[in-house]
Amino acid sequence: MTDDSTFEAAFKDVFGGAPEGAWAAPGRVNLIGEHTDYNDGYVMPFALPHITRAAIARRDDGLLRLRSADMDDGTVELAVADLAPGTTPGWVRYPAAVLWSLRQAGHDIGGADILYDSTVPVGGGLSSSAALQVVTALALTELHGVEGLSRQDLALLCQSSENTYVGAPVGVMDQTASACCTDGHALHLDVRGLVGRQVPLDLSAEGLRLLVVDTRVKHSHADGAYGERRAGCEAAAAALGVAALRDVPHDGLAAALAALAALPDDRLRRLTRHVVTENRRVEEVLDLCEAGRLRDIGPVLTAGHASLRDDFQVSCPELDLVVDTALAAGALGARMTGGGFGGSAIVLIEADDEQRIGAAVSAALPQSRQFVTTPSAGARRLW
Ligand code: GAF
Repeated sequence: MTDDSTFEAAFKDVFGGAPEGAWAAPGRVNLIGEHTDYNDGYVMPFALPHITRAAIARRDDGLLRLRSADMDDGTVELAVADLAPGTTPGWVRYPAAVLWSLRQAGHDIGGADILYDSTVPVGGGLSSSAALQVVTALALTELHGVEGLSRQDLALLCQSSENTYVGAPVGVMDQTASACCTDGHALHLDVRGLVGRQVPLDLSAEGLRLLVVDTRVKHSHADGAYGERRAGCEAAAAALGVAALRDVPHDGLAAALAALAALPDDRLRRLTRHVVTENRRVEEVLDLCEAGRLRDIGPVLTAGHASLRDDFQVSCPELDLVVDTALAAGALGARMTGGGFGGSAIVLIEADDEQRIGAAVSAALPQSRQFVTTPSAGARRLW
């Protein structure tokens, strides 16, 4: 990523004038709590140091001009008044969706020139699209002096823009992580009520590392399969007579799992079992983090992977290979992170094992890319 003055100069080259400011929003990994957000459950992501950056200047002629410094598709020009769900192709649909949603919510926001660049791996399951949405929402609202929108409100607006304008039935975890995470912390979020809690997570101080392994595969059925899992969860909740799977009645895990007998088929039972047990795993990881027992979260992460692979069935051979290889080489725990069907895995390791386990994973899946990461800052103004 270039320095600030080079980025500013690039904006001037593209748009012919100076930007009014620049903002950044990060990608995320999810430590634990997968496919629980749209079930009103718990999640625990943290922000990556990888960011999407936006330099921006307002326009008064109703045009939205968007350019990515990372792609060679030129400048895309859209008329703000013509924005409508389902009409914008390509990556620009994410920022267009945000502007459309802000205007739908009654905010008087007009045209803009925006130049983006990003270090968030695209297609790696690390929320590059949420970073793009959140940086756009923060830049537009701060530049226009929009008041009364919290970071969580911004995340909800971005989620709803993705649901409505882009047509993807995602939950609110990724946008919340990008908007609300803070340096050095994971964010424990109770999605019902959107109650967030910043949880200190200093892996290095405990002699640990978290390795992110991007498999660099995305299986083509991913989008449809996500919606199908979500619909299955909603059907299971309806069959059990609860508002969301978060509400499966229980006083203890055994009772909750016994409730599954009321479901009509094995598919719904598996989906429900994953959500019920995954919510418990989030609470377990939260307790372990707060007790300073970071090594002990390893087996909980691994159990989460098994549940996503066997019950929720959203893993894939490449993710399983990374997880199995890392565990066989001595990792403390490993799991896929994000929606699944490709993307990335996280691997918790002793600091001393970094080279050895990293090399084992690379040898097993040579196309993969890996980096060690720490919880980093959420969205912010740069200048
Ligand atoms: C994707 C979605 F965008 C999130 O809302 C979440 O459901 C996740 O998959 C699975 O936990 O990243």
